[in-house]
Amino acid sequence: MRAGLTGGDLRYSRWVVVFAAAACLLLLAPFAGASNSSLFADAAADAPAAAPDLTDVQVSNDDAGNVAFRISIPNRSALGDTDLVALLIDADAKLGTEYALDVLADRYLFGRCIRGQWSFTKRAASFSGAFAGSTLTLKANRRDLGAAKRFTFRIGAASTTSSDAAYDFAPDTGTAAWSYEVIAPQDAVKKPTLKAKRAVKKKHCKPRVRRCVKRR
Ligand SMILES: [Ca+2]
Ligand SMILES: [Ca+2]
Repeated sequence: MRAGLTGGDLRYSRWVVVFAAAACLLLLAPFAGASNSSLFADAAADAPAAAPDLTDVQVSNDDAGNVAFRISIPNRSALGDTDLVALLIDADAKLGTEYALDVLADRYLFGRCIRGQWSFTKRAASFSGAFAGSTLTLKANRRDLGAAKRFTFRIGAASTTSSDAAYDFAPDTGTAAWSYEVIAPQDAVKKPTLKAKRAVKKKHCKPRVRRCVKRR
């Protein structure tokens, strides 16, 4: 009968613990660190000088499904009172866009397309925005963006200081919208309610800056 563990037994026990820990890490590997990050680029100085000039756009998400858009605007150290940047998201791969993440001067707005009308009255809890270092950051959780695993988006920037409004679009008009895949554990993202889905799907909103057109 063994009175206790020998030195060899202890080394074996430690090895078993280390192996088990390593095995757990391997098993967890497909689920951990599943976040994504993609860089998109619009040309610099490709729009009238008065417009906020959109250039690099870094999109990323964490495992909780929090999506961050970091939009470089090198010709702005701060957003002017009449600067507008609108990020429009098509979350269902159908005609029109469903969500708008906007900033007008220092006001951050979350919009939903409901029955053909843009509504900015109900801000998503996960939505936030900030501007620092010539970079506009807009954040929202995937659950507030239709729980889409993949979405396409366009950004429009405008300065409305003159009668000839100046715009920059990213990507440029006439080219395909940018596409981003949210990679996150499925159970980390709550699905939107059926009521919210129905409200969004009834009609479509055109991907225009500040314009929402009811379709027949
Ligand atoms: Ca640009
Ligand atoms: Ca452009």
